[in-house]
Amino acid sequence: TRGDSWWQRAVVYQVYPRSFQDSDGDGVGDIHGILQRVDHLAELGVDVVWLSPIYRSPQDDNGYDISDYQDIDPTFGTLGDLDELLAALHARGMKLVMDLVVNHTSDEHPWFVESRSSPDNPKRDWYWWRPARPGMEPGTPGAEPTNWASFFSGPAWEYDPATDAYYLHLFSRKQPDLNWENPKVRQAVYAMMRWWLDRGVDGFRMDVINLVSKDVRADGSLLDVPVEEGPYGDPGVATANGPRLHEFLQEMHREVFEGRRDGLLLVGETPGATVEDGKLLTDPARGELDMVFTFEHVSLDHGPGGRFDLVPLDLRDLKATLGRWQAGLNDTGWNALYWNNHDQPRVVSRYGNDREYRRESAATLAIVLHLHRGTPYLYQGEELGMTNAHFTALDQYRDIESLRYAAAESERGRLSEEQLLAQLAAGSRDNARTPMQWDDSPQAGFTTGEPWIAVNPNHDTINAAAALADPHSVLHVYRRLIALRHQDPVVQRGHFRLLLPEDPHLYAFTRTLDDEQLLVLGNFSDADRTADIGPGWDDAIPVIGSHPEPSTPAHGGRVTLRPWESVVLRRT
Ligand code: ISL
Repeated sequence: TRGDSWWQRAVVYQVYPRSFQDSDGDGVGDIHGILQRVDHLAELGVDVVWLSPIYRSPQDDNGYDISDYQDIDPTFGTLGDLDELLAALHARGMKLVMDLVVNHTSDEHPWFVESRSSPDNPKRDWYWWRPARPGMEPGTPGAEPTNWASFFSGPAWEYDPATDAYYLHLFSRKQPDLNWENPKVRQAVYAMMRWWLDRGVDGFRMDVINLVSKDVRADGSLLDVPVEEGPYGDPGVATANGPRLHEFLQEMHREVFEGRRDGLLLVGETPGATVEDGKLLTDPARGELDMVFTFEHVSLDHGPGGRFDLVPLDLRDLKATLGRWQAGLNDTGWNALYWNNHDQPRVVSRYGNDREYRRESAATLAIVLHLHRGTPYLYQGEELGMTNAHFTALDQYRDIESLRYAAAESERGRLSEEQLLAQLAAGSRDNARTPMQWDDSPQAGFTTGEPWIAVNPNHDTINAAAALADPHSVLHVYRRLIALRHQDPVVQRGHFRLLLPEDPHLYAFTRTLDDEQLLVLGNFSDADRTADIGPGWDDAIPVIGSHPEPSTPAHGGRVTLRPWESVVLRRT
């Protein structure tokens, strides 16, 4: 039923430009830096590079607050530099996908500057302006139009005394939400998107795209949400996967992509999307997106306090969750596969063991993920098995979400300083944002200056130069996985079937296409584990594994795997 699309055979690499490579010694990565490292990407074999935002921005949220969609921030370079990067990637057969942040703009975007200037301004309705709650003193706590929390702590509404009204910001107060109910807003966004496609980019990663349709009543009112621990509650139910989401995406498709669809990649970031949402969003017949990022498998270790309250992962939950997405999108739609991005702690420190089994667990996490059906995404440094930052002091953090959370918690006073630092060390987005570790020189080859955020001291051993020289490194596992995805139809299209769902330590599944079958086995523990795989695999051939010499082949229907070992077997 599904058409054969190029991105079903592709692997995507995310670059976080601020932390990838600095070319001018100011301590912040830039486009010229990426250009210096294009060969690293080409040699890895990835098909697509997704760039986190490099547009003009006050950098309140590291570029996810855009003040000019059609220019590059001077921190990163110029439009000319971007054209050069695009050409360099295209010359090596790679595509470039831009981050598209259109749920909100910067408060310094001219649209918002106009909008806030007066209630009569033609752009007033481009954002969400609302009066204080009836009977409440504007600007006082609890007077916000709704009780929505910002994802970055505190209320999601900011009072603007100039016009005696509040504006909505689901993220920071410097990221006001655009009002997608207004067709002029949508047309302005579509025009900007066409401008980028005309310039030659190959698609978009759409930031929190499933937040664009708010659940608004006919009279313009927005509804309060249930609150667990006052005064503000998770705005998800009133803002995520809203009533007009599919209509907006289908309109975007018609207005922007129609006629130039082939060769593009459209991937949506969709926190809170269920398998059912995912199916609707990625069904090719509906003309919305190619694939979406689910958050379910990266929320399984969240305790009641969310991302800063991490609890140990139960492997059974991870298998069941990814298994549900595999089954749900088997006939309709397509999965995006990922462990890491610039918002997630490093997977080897989170679902793996970044101490005695760093190399093995990073390799096994890679093998297991990449053998699922879907399009794999890897995030810079993942191919090196880079770990969490392991920061020990508040002043090492830069991320606005982490800093706002720390301020809010300090005020609340229920955590000791030690507890707070432990929470940040486990959950902070900065874990993903320390500079790329190129070599063992003082700033890891990232900059000749002072980096904007500390380089991880473990770059003395974990770095690209060392990984390149070691045939058993995580880097070489990734290279082999990417090559395998390109050449093997079973990896691309094979039917997924989960095995041993109740085993707390072993991740096991098959991929089947016609009369060919792959068996994927991963030991997610620090001890030897024996898998009962049944007859028929004793003569199977190892395809790829985490260890130099795989513990296979199987004997009498059993395979014993060493700590964090994984292996893929093929039988025909
Ligand atoms: O809890 C969340 C929403 O339910 C958040 O995790 C949210 O999904 C996530 O923060 C969205 O991330 C994206 O948009 C943010 C930006 O800070 C992130 O870096 C970006 O990836 C606002 O643009």
